[in-house]
Amino acid sequence: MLSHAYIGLGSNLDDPLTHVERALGELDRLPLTRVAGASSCYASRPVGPQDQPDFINAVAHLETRLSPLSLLDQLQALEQRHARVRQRHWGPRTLDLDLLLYDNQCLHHPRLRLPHPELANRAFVVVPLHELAPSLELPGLGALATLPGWQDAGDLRALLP
Ligand code: ROI
Repeated sequence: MLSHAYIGLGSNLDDPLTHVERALGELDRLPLTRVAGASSCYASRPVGPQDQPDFINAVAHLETRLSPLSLLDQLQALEQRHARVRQRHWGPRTLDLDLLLYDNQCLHHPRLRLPHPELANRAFVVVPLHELAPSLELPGLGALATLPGWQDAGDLRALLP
């Protein structure tokens, strides 16, 4: 069955815009998967420790025939191919790929929670997701336009294409 998934992309090391743009191409080449749409790239102030570079963030809409956990495996392998370094919790990283939503599924699995547990609070997810899918309803969370993450939307700046 064809499913719709939304992926959050983030990077703040080693030319972050290039990491995010390359990752969008690589997502399109995952097995049984294509990129149906992508938001603009946004520059965002770091959430968490402030003594790190600003992030580049974007959201991609995937159409996929992979299950949620197979897709998660593929995303983690793709992160590794970007030589992901993660020195500390909530510290800088070359590429972060978060599975945000998968159809209307709510999932509590040791490896994966759906919707992503921080989605609602993070402007760097809510703003690009809204650009892609303004009328989205999130399972258990309600309308995208009403989430608390909008409070910090001023910390984001859309980059011109
Ligand atoms: N902050 C921003 N702005 N963007 C991110 O992608 C991001 N990712 C993270 C933490 C460290 C929480 N902060 C972030 O994992």
